[in-house]
Amino acid sequence: MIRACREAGLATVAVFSDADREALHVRMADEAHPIGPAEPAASYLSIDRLVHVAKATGADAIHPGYGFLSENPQFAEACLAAGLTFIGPPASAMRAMSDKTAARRVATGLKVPAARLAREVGYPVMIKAAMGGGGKGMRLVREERELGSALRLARAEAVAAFGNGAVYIERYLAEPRHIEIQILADAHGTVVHLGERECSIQRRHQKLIEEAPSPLVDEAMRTRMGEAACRLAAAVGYVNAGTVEFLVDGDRNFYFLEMNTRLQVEHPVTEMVTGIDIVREQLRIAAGERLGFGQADVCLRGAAIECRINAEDPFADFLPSPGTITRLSAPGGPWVRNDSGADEGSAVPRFYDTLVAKLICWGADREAAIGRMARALDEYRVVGVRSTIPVLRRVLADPDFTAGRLSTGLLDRILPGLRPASGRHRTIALIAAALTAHARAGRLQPGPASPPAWRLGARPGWRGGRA
Ligand code: MV4
Repeated sequence: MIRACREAGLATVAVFSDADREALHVRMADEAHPIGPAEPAASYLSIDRLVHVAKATGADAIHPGYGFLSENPQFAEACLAAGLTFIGPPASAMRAMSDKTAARRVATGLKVPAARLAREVGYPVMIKAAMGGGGKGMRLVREERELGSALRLARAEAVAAFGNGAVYIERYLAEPRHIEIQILADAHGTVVHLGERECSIQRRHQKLIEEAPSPLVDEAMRTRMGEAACRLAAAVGYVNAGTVEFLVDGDRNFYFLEMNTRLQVEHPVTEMVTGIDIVREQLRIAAGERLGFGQADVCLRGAAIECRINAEDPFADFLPSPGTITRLSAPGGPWVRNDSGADEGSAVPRFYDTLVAKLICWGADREAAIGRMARALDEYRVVGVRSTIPVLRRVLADPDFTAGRLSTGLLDRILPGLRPASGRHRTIALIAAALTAHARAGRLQPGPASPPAWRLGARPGWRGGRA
């Protein structure tokens, strides 16, 4: 966001809490101001503090980012009331989409299909929280006799998590794929879509790998899904960037899931295949400008993949691994984009999301993008915290993944077999062992310098390992 502003000739103001005063965004912005303690409720979720900093620094607009208040209609309204431009949709469009049952009704009213409601279709079914989203508070019910207790539990969970016990029941789709359409809407009634992203490689509803285009979607399906997404956005008076999520079944039928009324973490894959800087468009739209292009001008070129590099231990059930990044070396080369919030010496605070960087690679086709990503991941070096790099690398080598057979089951199948030392590391370890034997026999003298290079292999998992 700071980069897009700078290219547009706009000055930037960052905010920070006690936990991230040294963070990269603080150093990159033209100025930075504290907003309070590490706990989000008293800083990043404080509408008053954010609006106060914006007014005090003479800012014109606020970009809400991806998390925290980005989908909060009260925040959008507070910005407007304070004379600030909110770089996002109108509060009314956010509200229309926040209750998932209301959003479903809008969709089905426009003939955009959603998964059938349970009483019409039988079992198994999914219970979902009306004010939830992103899979939080979802519950699978296989047969009718489980329904009563499942409903009670789901309602209690929804009250605890969202302050609202409303739930709805959908037909369960087995092994669905998650495909979402990026849209852009200006304040003059033009809505275009930028094609789809596929985000089927998830774990506990956290995305690990996203790509554009989806290997499942052809031009005809893209047109149908894109038109459905644009209709939906237009119907709720949507303005700015947004994403309409769909589930897709084995017969390539798509079903409306929900709309994300914000910029998403995975937006760069769409930027890579369309050549459109989505944040730059957000700034233009928020300034009241017209979109400078129409649907016919949007074309997709090649393929892009994003891998999320989180400070988590994939060998210990993805346990967060906060700490200090002591060594960090990101890959480079053509068509490799490293969107990172960290550099060497950066802290990964335990208070926030563990996302450290997003690595995005483009290729002339999907195979080229995968090959480039595999090379780039091999080049990535993160020391001091554990990272998801080993599991990402493993997924990229999986035959189902390379064939485009993306499913929810893919990770479940890979994870049990995931070991800290992959084949490559074992090879290095064997060479190291041979060299050690060689040295003991007096034929090689490792210098007195700190660990000889060939010792690397003696530390399986060094890529994500602690120094
Ligand atoms: C579903 C489903 C099966 N049937 N809905 C919704 C939010 C997303 N994070 C998970 N969601 C699902 N909704 C019905 N009616 C299965 C999932 C689901 C899923 C969907 C796509 C890709 C990965 C997934 C992993 C677990 C569950």
